[in-house]
Amino acid sequence: YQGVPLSEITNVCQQPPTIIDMKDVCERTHTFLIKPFKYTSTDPDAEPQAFYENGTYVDEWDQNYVRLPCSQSYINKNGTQRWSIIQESLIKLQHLAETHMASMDDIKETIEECAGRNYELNCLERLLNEVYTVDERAHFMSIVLSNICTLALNVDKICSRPPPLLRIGSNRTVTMSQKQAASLLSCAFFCLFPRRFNQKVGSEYENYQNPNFNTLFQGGRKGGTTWKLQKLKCVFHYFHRITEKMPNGVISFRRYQLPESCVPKWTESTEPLCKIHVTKNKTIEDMDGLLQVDFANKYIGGGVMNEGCVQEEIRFVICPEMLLSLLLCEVIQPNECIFLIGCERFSSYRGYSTSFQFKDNYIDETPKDSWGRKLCHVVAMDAIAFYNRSSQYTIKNMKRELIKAYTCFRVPAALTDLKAGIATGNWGCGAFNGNKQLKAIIQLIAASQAGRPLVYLTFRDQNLVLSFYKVYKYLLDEKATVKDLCTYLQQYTTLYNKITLFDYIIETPVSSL
Ligand code: AR6
Repeated sequence: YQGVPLSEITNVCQQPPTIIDMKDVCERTHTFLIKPFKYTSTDPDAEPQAFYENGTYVDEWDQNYVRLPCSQSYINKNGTQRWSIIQESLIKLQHLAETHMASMDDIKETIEECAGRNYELNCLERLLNEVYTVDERAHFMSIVLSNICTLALNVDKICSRPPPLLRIGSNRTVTMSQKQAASLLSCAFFCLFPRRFNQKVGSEYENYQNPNFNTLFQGGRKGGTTWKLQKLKCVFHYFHRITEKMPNGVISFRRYQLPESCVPKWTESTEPLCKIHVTKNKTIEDMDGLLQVDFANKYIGGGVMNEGCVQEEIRFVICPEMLLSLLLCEVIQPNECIFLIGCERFSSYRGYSTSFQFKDNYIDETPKDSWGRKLCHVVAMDAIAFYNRSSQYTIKNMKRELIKAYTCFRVPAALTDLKAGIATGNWGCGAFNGNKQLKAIIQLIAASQAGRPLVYLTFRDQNLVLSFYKVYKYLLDEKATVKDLCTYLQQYTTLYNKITLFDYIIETPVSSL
């Protein structure tokens, strides 16, 4: 590596932050699906309870909440309730699973009855009938499938209220137990979330992803690409694990919008450069205790339900609770980001993109905070997709990326003891076609302005380890500040096709700016 050792980077696993009691959190901006809960390591088996007790379900059915399939307001055209049809269908499948008689056709029939439409589920079929061993298939078709049915059937009792949608500008957080997440994911498995299949302009959920698994299960004539099958294998491994033992932790999804008054005056900022650690062989998800960046799509999850298989999609299938962000989050705006807090990792993997494979079970030993959430903080940071590479050097686009990165890195004033390091890398430089040098400098500016150390993982790029550190060291020796870095970028707008950004910086003394 180059730069400071990792031991010098603030890490929340080594210095767990103190967080306020759940009961003292304002419900106006933070919705809990659980009762106030306190986790202590002396009672690690304590289970969070649903917000409303004794099987009570309090419904909401409007544009501010997830429309749950168990709602009384979810009705057919003829006025009958859909939930009773869904229940009947799931109970039938559950019975078949328990008696070892369920087949792929039964699953297909259930999904079609529940969703009220027909689907091609060739990828699911191929996983079950060709990829799985006889034992794996038998286990899934009986024990795991029966449990997925139970979790979906009990979504009203398990969740007790629908989660709110995290709409544009809402600054809302939602906190739930891992069991509630499992129940919602089981509903997604059977494609139970209404109105979410249609993302056409003018439809209610045009600005959301479809959280239902219908496209994940779909595979065309060949039954899905090899990597899509492997993604499905990861997600099914999660269902296998929660069937063996339901995890008892807590997770949160937090939508955050940078207030206008907090946008820095970049060209006046005299903040010094933050510390950096640059290395090539580690991945972001391995950086426990740091804020881990998800190279996101503004529609969170990107292609996870389809063929996509790069950083974000891989992260979401090895940590499937993150898939619930597709259920909750409206399209992310330039001055917004989404934090995924506490999600557990269940699978390890090998390969990347078309060579991606589920590798093995993964035991996630990340310690928990006092709410029972794993100290795993991920932030969805969506870059601009540059179809025309030269457009990334305009002031407008550089500013957009800078504000995006700063929104993700900035620590709100109330949480000042939480300035953990940031684990990032070639953000926006794969599928989105950005330039690595430009994105490295933009992230360096944002982290420096936020006063947080940067761990930069170059994804096997040794050249970048050396060249980024060389330019950083030069800037450090020159005592460059945030405003100087911004000036370099401003001047570079007309030079990008003549010289690399790093060379330009090194050849231009700060004093001459
Ligand atoms: N750790 C560190 N670096 C990584 C990792 C990892 N685990 N995985 C990849 N990289 P990409 P983007 C490096 O293409 O360009 C998705 O569909 C590697 O060098 O995932 O921002 C989203 O949903 C890789 O080339 O991010 C969006 O639609 C680079 O990071 C879209 O892709 C960029 O990874 C975002 O594209």
